[in-house]
Amino acid sequence: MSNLSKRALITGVTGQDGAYLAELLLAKGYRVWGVKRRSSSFNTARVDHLYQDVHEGDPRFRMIYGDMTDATNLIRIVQEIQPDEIYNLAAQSHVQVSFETPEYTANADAIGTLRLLEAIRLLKLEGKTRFYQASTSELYGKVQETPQRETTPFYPRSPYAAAKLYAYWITVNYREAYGMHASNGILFNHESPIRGETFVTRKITRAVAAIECGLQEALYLGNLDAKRDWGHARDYVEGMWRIVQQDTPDDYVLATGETHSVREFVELAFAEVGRTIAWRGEGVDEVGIDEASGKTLVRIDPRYFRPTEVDLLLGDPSKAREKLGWQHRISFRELVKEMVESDLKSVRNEDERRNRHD
Ligand code: NDP
Ligand code: GDR
Repeated sequence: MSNLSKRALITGVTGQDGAYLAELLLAKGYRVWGVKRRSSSFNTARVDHLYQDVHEGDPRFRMIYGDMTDATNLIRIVQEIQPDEIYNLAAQSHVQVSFETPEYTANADAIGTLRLLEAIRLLKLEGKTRFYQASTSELYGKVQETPQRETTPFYPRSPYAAAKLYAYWITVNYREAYGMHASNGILFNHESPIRGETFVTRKITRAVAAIECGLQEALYLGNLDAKRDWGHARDYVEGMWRIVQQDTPDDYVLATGETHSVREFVELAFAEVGRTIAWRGEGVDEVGIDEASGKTLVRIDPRYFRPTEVDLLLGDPSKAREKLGWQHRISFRELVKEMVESDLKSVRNEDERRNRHD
């Protein structure tokens, strides 16, 4: 089938990955439907540039209201769209928030995945609709082997990871039980200028920009020594698409094969604006000082410590390289640079707008 007649459904289209994936699929000629949640304020900023008015022809990108906690709604959406490919990206995706909302996280992330798979089965679309599940390196949690690959045992360390563990296995089970073309992408952390502001990378780059513009005194963080394998979201959505295009469904790790600490991310982000951070003190009293001015720019707030932490993630993307021909292109340094530059631009614009209204 040519891409021009393919229909894709993306849950979580208003999130970071949903926006990049929608762009990618539209560029490939797909017709794309994205599921968005009803919200009391606008939540579509990341995809507004893709919006086409339904009154002006037949748009290739449409949004439809839905929620992963509502089975009848998901069945109706799948029935109406009859998608060739479903990318299940919707989730309560914040690890720390999952400790505060464990039941909701399980409902949306674990049972939500089941609901979508059941919709495909009930509508007898097993032979038509391919399914992609957004699985995560958080499944490895308390790491049993480094680097982590597809065969590394899982050991989830949060309600989020436990919910995603169910979603991973129910995807494998529906593949084996009903012959569905259902695959897991086990994606390591990936970031971008449109990353949610409460994930650590974006929190850091926004703070660097705000401090640089004199709008914030200091950045408060939790565990500086956690290590992550950080890539760029634009590279990772290309990997998702490649997974779904395989003749045989399977599970793949997508990662860069490099790991860096939160501390290194902070140092590199401040270096982008010409500041060198020197670390002083220990534990909760540790601070990051700007070497030139002597000002304290980074402080620890124990509120950001997690009840159970994932200390070290480092992925082995060999299988994806060999079978999908996929590898990351954007380096860690380029990622940090792009994020800082983008936040500097938006903080300066916001500041200018505020001043104009004063
Ligand atoms: P985001 O948090 O940016 O986006 C999550 C999306 O899910 C948003 O569109 C959100 O809607 C939507 N959503 C949340 N709850 C529901 C619900 N109950 N019903 C319908 N939609 C809902 O996540 P990312 O884009 O970063 O990640 C995409 C997926 O990949 C997630 O499943 C995440 O767990 C997983 N993942 C992410 C990785 C990463 O490093 N980014 C790595 C590995 C896996 P709204 O905008 O309204 O909040
Ligand atoms: P993570 O991402 O938990 O890996 O999940 P996050 O950016 O939230 O945390 C990464 C590491 O940084 C430490 N950290 C802080 N984290 C946040 N959010 N805020 C802080 O102030 C802070 N200080 C230190 C954390 O303790 C952690 O070790 C992301 C999400 O996108 C998941 O949905 C996805 O599955 C995984 O990545 C792969």
